[in-house]
Amino acid sequence: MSKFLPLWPDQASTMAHQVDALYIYLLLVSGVMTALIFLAVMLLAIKYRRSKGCVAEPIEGSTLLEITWSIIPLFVMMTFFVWGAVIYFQERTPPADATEVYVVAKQWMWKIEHMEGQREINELHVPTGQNIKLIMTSQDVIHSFYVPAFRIKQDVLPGRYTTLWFKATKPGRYHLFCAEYCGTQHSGMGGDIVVMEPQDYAQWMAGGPSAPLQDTGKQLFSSLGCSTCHRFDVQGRGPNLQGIYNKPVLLEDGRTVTADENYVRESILNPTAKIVNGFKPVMPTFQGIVSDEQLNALVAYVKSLSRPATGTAGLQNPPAASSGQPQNMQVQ
Ligand SMILES: [Cu+2]
Repeated sequence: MSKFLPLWPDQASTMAHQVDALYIYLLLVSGVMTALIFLAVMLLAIKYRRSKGCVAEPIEGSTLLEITWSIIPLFVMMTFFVWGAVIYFQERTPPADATEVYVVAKQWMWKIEHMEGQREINELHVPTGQNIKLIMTSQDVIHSFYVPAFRIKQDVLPGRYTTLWFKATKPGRYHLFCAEYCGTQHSGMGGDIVVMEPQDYAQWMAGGPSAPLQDTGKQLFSSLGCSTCHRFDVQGRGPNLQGIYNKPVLLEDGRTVTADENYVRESILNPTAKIVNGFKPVMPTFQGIVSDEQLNALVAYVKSLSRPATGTAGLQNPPAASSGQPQNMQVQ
C-alpha cells in the first residue's frame, strides 16, 4: 500500500524505525485520548440534557476524582517525554567508532570532505552498516542538514561545529534537504546521500586521488607556522597538541573545558578566548586567513595527534616530528 500512498519516507537508517514507532505511538495515544474526551462530552450532554421539571442541583467537586483524572493522564503523557528523550540522546551521541565526515554548507550547496580526502558537492557517499559522524559548519547563514529517510535533522551554523550521526541500513539514493530557509535558492539546496554496499563503497573511495584530510592539515600546520610554537619535542610558546583531543584543559582563568572540535576551531580563529593555563596570549588570530575547509583540515590534523599511532608514526615520534620536515629544526 505504501507504494500507492506513501505516508512515510523510506526507512534507511537504524534510527528510522524507532522514530516511526514513537510517532505512531503518539498518534495512537492522542487519538484514544481525543476519542475518550469526545465520547464523555457526548454522553454527558445527552444524559444531563435539559428536561421539563428538572431543577439544577449544585454539585460539590470531588478532589479524589480530579486528582485521578489528572495524575493518570500525566503518566500516560510522560511516556512521550521519556521515549522521546531516549531517542534524542541516542541521536545526539555519536558512537566512538564513527567514521567522520566534514560538511561545509554555503548558499546554496553542501560541500562534503571525507577523512580520506575525497570531496563531493551535494552528494555524500556512505557504506551500509557503518556509523557516520558528520561535523558540520556553515560559511554564511544558518542551514539545516535534513535526511528524511534517516530521520535526522540538524542546524548547520556559521562560526561553530554541530554534529550529527547515522548508520545507513539500505543501499540507495536518499534525498538531502536544507531545512532552514537560507535565501532565494534555498529550495534548490538539496542533494543525495548515496548509500552503497561496503565493497562498492571501498571501490568508490579508491577512485579518488586526494590526500587524506589530516595530511592537508599537517601541511597547513607547517606552512602557517603553527609548528614553530606548538612543538612536540620541547615546550614551545604554545601548548603541545599531542593527545589533547577530547581531554579536559585547564584554562588561565581557572575554568576547565573539553578540547573538542569546537574548542580547537575557536582556538584557531579566536586564540585569546580560552588561554591554556601557563601560556601567554601571544597567538595571532587566523580569522580570514584560513577557509572553512582549511579549518576542517587543521582540526582533523589536531585530532589525529591524539589517536593511537598507526603505521609508521609512533607515539614518541609524532607525525610532524617523524616526517622529516625541517620545521622543528628551524627554531630552537
Ligand atoms: Cu540552506
